[in-house]
Amino acid sequence: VEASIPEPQRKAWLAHQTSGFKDKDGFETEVVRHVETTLARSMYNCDEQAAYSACSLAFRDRLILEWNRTQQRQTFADSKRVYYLSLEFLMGRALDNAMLNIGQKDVAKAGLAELGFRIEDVIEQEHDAALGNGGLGRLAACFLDSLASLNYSAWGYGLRYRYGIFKQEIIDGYQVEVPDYWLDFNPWEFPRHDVTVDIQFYGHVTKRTDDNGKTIATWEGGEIVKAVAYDVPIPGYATPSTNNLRLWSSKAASGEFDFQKFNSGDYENSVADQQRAETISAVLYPNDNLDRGKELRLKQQYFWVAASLYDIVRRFKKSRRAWKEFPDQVAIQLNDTHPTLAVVELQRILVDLEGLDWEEAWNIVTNTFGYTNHTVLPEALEKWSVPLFQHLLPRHLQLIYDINLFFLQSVERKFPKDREMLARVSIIEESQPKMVRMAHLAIVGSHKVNGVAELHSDLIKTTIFKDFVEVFGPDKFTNVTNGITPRRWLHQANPRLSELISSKTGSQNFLKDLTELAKIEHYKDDKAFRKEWAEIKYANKVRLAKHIKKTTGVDVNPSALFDVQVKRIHEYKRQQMNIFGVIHRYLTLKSLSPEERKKFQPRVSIFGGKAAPGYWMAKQIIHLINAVGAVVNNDKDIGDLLKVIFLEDYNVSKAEMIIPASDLSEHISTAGTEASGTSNMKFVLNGGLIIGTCDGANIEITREIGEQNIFLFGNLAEDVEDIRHNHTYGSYTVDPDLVKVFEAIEKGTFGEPNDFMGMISAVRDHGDFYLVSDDFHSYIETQELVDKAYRDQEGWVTKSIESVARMGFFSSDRCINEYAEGIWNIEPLAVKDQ
Ligand code: Z16
Repeated sequence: VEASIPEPQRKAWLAHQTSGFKDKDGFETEVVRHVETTLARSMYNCDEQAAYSACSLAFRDRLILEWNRTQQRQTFADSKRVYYLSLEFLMGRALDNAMLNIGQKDVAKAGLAELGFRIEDVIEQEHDAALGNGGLGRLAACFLDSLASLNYSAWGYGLRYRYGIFKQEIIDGYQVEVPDYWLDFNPWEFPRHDVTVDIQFYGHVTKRTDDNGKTIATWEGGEIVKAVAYDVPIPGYATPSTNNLRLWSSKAASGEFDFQKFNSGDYENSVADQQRAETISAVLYPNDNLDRGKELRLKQQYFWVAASLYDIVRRFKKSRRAWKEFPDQVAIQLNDTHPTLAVVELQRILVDLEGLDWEEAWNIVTNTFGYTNHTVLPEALEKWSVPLFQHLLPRHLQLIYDINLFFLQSVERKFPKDREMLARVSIIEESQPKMVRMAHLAIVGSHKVNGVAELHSDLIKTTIFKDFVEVFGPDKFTNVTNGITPRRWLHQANPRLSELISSKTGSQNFLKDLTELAKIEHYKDDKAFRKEWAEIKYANKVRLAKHIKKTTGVDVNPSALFDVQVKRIHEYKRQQMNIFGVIHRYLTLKSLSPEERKKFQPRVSIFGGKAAPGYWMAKQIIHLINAVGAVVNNDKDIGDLLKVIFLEDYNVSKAEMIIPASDLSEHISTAGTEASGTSNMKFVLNGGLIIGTCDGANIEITREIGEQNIFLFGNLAEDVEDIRHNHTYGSYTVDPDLVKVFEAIEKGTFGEPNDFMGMISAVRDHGDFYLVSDDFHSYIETQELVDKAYRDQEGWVTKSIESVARMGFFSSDRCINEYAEGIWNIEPLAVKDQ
């Protein structure tokens, strides 16, 4: 690297090469310089916002140096790179993470203190980067952290939405969505106005035959939109490796139409065209686990995929290797089916633009891609209508038909005369209108397909992708259980617990190798250790109680059991069962004498999460939670025995405060519906216990931490189908305790009953698809076991310590290493210590 620097610049370059602050004075100098020059402000009116900006700029300067070096190191090493294509990256805040990963938070804390600021207040100034909905987007963010921390050559590719997931306000108990304009000041992104790609839409295809009799297809006409790259540095933990996240922003292609219209006096329309182009990357679709089939969404997908592939291919071509070496240099992971068009786009590049034979091209394609499935819910599986495809991407539709033809021919050879099989596995669904099944395309176009937890990976093999296991054999399908980064979800979110753990493990190395947590189990009977453990949890609860007071006005007692369910609001996640359980508890308390009540374990039921704006039932659930809170929290008979809190605008930074404060968290999806869940891992890693169903990663968490440390209940996935069948064709009665809950609601105990009839009749009149009634009794009983266990505080602390000690498996580092070995075939790049 050094040798390649031209001689005149060498001296200046060498003087510049330091990627840390020497000490707090060095840090302060940089902060002051940024306040006074970059921000053009004076230290006399430097508020917390300015301090945040300057502090970020100071750290950013350090990051950039390592970022450049990492990119050069990767380029010179000329080894295989992995590209993680995700329509969502739920990053949260960057400053705290950068300080901790670089290892200079102490320096910043001391420096900021001298300048008159508390570091916590400065960190709080940052707006979350919320370019995601929930688990899938946050998983992508954890993966980026692990990829960099483990020194893999990896890039993330996504969209630079102008508006991330909406901000949630609760007004009179109802969710109101407010746009999240987050780009006002974002020091963490670098516009690359020189890195642009022209993306084509619409138009038509012409075919001609060349001299060799080969058919050449050309995609012509239509309109062009420009993709502009914005790069975000991703610092690894305790390593200089700093990877790149490249986000594409859409812009009108200049000179195409705007100036013509402008010159001919059609100014308004030239502006309209510009805005139409910018609309592509304007907003994140706010649905989690639901496909709405909107044209703009398909445009987003192609725009992002085409720009990313152009970029990847451009980089590969610089290496001047033969095309057949492409899969040795490039691995592309499809995060769900959202980027599946990449399969078709790469085939198009190779066949139409580079002139490769179909077979050779298709070999390259399938050896390049891996596909991760994140759900079995049918309403979440993406399908696009053929007419829409024909209109927007005519050449891609032809290629899909060709891919499908060759695929079905191969199926036919293996299963002669099985027409049903052909219809089931076809990429095209023969409906009215015909639909392109994106999951089928992703499977056919990839060499590996993985689910995200063991149960889920088994389910996809035996249900939705069963036929494909027969066609391709079982080895194409594999499991990679999700993980979380312990840097953000332990060290950053719970610094005191991290500190206590490192005092016992002897170093902070457990943050790089989470299995080292096992060492703390030796201290589970150590009095001082246990006391400190319990005190940390209590302090975290006090902090959350303050937040609750500030944001809702409700006083909660930090000694009560904090019972938390924070995640997207969805019927399959069953927040309705939780709130019905809370009502049951309230009715029970009301029926007791004041004396009997005193024996009850006080609880705070805490909810948080966003409903998709068009998801009527989810919004009704939020409304009921708030309506119950309004009654229960003001009932003098109840006092501290029960409080019900809905925390507004749940997001990554709030999760960092909420998760360390939980005693019990709820992961209570109908068995077989939650692919993995990842917050379950975060809660346990922070010493909270779980009440949950045998679903997703709960099962593997149980295996690791032991059955005595988790509260499992409810029907099993293998029985759900029969129970549902019985709901529809047999007869069923609603659980008697649940009937009483419904009666209380219908009496108007929580306000206008009609507001909540949707939730009641879903259970009572419409087949109870999510088995709320079937699981209710088991749920209530298990909650009673929780109360009993919690009253034994010593026993509870033991469970908490044992659980944390056994969570090593759930690091996203383990998970990324499994992808690297089993799917991507890449190894970490050695980094020399400087
Ligand atoms: C999503 O967040 C998930 C699945 C999906 O199809 C779409 C979205 Cl936006 C979630 C799963 O629901 C969750 O169980 C899983 O832990 C997470 O993806 C990461 O794999």
